[in-house]
Amino acid sequence: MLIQWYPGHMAKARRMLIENLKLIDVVVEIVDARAPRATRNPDFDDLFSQKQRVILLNKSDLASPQETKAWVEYYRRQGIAAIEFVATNSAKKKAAVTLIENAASEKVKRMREKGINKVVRAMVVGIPNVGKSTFINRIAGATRAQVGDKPGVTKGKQWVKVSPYLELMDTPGLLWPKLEDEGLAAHLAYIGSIKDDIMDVERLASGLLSELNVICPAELAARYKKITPEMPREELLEAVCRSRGFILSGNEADTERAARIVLDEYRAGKIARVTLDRVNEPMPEPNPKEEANDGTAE
Ligand SMILES: Nc1nc2c(ncn2[C@@H]2O[C@H](COP(=O)(O)OP(=O)(O)OP(=O)(O)O)[C@@H](O)[C@H]2O)c(=O)[nH]1
Ligand SMILES: [Mg+2]
Repeated sequence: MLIQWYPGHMAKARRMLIENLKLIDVVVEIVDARAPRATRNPDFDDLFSQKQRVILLNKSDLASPQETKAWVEYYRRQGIAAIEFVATNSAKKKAAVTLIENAASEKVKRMREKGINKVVRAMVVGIPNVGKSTFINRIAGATRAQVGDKPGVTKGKQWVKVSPYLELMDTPGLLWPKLEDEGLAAHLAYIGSIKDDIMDVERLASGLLSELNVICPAELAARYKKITPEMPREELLEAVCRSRGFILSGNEADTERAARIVLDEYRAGKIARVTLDRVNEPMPEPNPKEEANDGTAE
């Protein structure tokens, strides 16, 4: 990988999650509906194996509706309660609360038999920028947790009380120490879960354009008129420049500007509602477990 993948603060955040596990009844894992495979931290299976877990496919307003439905079914078939979600509106707020309460219902029932009204404590986890803090604010009905359109906004844990019987814990976005699958890493970068300033944006945007030109060529050509379906990858950014008039003196294409525009427009859902990870594609080969890199680099 060319990117600094696992900064030191994430190792610290991981330790914080482990220290708080004993307080937690339910783990709410937020994934990005545009890349439900790439945005699932494989490390969580080990970390949370003893906990009730639910999955929210957030930002489903930016993903293909059919693919999102297929992903929800996929998780349910694996016995994991999952729903699609859009944290920037309230449409599924009730469904999300019910999902969390159902996951804790056995415990709540056992406590009630002992005469105790249990407070359900849920830890909201996920990789950077998937909408954990936005989700918490939505459920709490107020801006309690800080949000931002870049990864790494939440720095530490924060408890938010939703009701006398439900509390949510916000956590910093967490990646995993090693990611061998470059295709999945690229999807994380396209959706904005890895900081752009540690990557070559032109390479990134060309990769995104070439994937979109396979998944949704008509929508891509509608947005950037000079792009054609058969166009080779190395010509795509220049075609964006010609479409938008991003030409510097000496007739040179301003491909860096085009790259930033393409990434911004994709992330804002302006090109199309596209799911990059297709549910029916085979999972990448599992890698042999390696010693966790403690992430000393910042
Ligand atoms: N379109 C859309 N945008 C969303 C949705 N949920 C969150 N966002 C946006 O995504 C960006 C990141 O949201 P945050 O809530 O800060 O994400 P986070 O997971 O807490 O990020 P870190 O704290 O950096 O790990 C913000 O610009 C949100 O407005 C959604 O469902 N749809
Ligand atoms: Mg956050």
